[in-house]
Amino acid sequence: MTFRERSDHAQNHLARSILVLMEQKKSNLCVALDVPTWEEAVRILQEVGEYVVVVKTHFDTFPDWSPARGEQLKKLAALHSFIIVEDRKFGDIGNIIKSQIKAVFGWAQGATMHTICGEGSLEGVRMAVEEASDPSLARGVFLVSELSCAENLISAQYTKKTTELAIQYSSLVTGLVAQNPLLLKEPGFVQLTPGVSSKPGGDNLGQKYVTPRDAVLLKGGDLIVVGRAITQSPDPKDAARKMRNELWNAYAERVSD
Ligand code: 5IU
Repeated sequence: MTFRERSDHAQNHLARSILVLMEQKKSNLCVALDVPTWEEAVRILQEVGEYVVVVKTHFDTFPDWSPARGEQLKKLAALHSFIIVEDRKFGDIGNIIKSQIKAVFGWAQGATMHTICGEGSLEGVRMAVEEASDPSLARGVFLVSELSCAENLISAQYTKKTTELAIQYSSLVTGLVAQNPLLLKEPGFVQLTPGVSSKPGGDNLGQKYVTPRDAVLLKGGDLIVVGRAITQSPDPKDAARKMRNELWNAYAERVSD
């Protein structure tokens, strides 16, 4: 099924928006905005914004983060038509996650979270969505069901349970962060897949990479996260354009089968 067809099956408003936007921008690229300074972040977004569907942030890595930065991000998102997802990987009890996600939803439409605290944390997300400043805006969470790093502690049982939670809370869940095709056959979920670089291998802190083509054709990734392969390239704009093309061609090949 194409992303456009799948958007009709999405139970979560943000999943629908992302699937439609992917088709409109002909892009399944999510850039990980992991750069040391805010100035560099803004410069990179101005260069790569047209090629990406989602910008994934770690707001707590910017030493000078403030609500004004969030407003600036929202303006850039509107200008270049991308969606902001904060990759904070929340993992607390419902009462805390509710406040954390509500704060992030002031400037981001999506957030990642661990499911270690179970149902209560998703009930917290439900309250955060209901209480968010503009409840009409599409919002949702990506559940971490698998990790890209070597020797991580997620078991097959944890992945299965996380998948079950995604189905149970499908109106709140945009998709899953995963390294392999999802266990569920619900076309409305977006599989977010990090750990992707044109040069397979990894880094010296356990990150493991697959190629863009493998991420889409073998690993089932829909929206592919690429960080340093773009942000540390001598020409981030050109790197993003090439990565967008490579990923979109792989997606086109997948749906033509
Ligand atoms: N990220 C991963 N692996 C994961 C999850 C998130 O790499 O399993 I969940 C994040 C971390 C970083 C980005 O922000 O995706 C990958 O960046 P590089 O492409 O620079 O490795």
